[in-house]
Amino acid sequence: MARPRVLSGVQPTGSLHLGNWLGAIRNWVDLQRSHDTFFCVVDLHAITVPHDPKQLAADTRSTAALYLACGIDPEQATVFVQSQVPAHAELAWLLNCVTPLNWLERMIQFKEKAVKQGDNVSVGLLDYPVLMAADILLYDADQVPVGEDQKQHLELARDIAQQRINSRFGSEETPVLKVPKPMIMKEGARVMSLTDGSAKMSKSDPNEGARINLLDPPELITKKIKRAKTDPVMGLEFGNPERPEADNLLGLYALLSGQSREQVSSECAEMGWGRFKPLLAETTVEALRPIQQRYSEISADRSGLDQVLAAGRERASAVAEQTLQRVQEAMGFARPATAN
Ligand code: ATP
Ligand code: LTN
Repeated sequence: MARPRVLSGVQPTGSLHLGNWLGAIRNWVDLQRSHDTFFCVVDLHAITVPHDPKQLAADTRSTAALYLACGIDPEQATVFVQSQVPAHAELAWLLNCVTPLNWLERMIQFKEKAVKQGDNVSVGLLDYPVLMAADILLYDADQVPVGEDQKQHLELARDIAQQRINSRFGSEETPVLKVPKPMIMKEGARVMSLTDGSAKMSKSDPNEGARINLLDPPELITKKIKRAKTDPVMGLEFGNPERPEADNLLGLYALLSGQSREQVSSECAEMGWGRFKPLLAETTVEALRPIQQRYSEISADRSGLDQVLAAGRERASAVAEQTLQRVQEAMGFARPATAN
């Protein structure tokens, strides 16, 4: 039996942080043996908000290098750059033409990001989830591992596939597109900001102190954790709604030290912040050390990385082209005559 197919991606906007790792990439590593995995760097998504053209290619490569540094093995997984497989943009157009505008207007991420852009909201920002649906549907993905924040986008991808493509252009026996399932990982699915325990840690937060980037040097990690928001209560606990910061930092400590929440609860029940913070800082530095080491090796070998991405592009294109053609045929486009 074929292994279930998985696809996921991260935007190359700035540096990846603990939320991206714990909520997404770390889980991908576990999936590569049991699943047929496709991991892309979604650079077309990165330009839905204003971007620096001088930075885009470098951020794209460094995101790919971080995938590998976190343990993605290009022998097992297909690692590629979204913009290098033109079928993503092409399928997005076809899906655009059948997606109701009001489905996009109610997306939470759009509403949140649109507020930050003021008068400068692009059509691309609104259309972001349709391009994401194209990413997923092109690969007939069975499952999509993402953090909690992406659940609504996945539901949209399912609705487009089922209600707008399959039911209009396919039949029950021969659906045009596979309807994917979300795979929301419970632990690490929502890492919160260091400066506000009720907001998610995010790349686009203008406050650098709100997140720990995977490539932050040890001194910076220690400084950010030292300054992280806390409360005046002694003793640390999970699950107290009045203490979102305690919950978040304890949760981080559990994930990064590889201990269960129960173990961490009893270890830290009597601790004050003054003792806990250095412990968390040291644990974070140690957890990131091997990733940082591998990252510097991988990024020193530019041609090696480019080869990985070229091979990934070839494998991804072969799958994506076939799906695109299936949708074009179902929607009734005239196909070019073939040579033979
Ligand atoms: P931005 O702030 O620009 O939206 P982001 O930090 O949310 O970026 P994305 O590229 O949008 O990062 O997300 C990549 C992956 O990381 C997704 O699977 C997403 O669910 C996951 N992720 C992002 N932030 C967090 C977080 N704070 N906790 C857990 N998972 C997260
Ligand atoms: N919107 C996603 C990034 C993304 C993605 C995808 C994730 C773009 N295309 C396809 C999974 C599958 C995010 O994580 N912010």
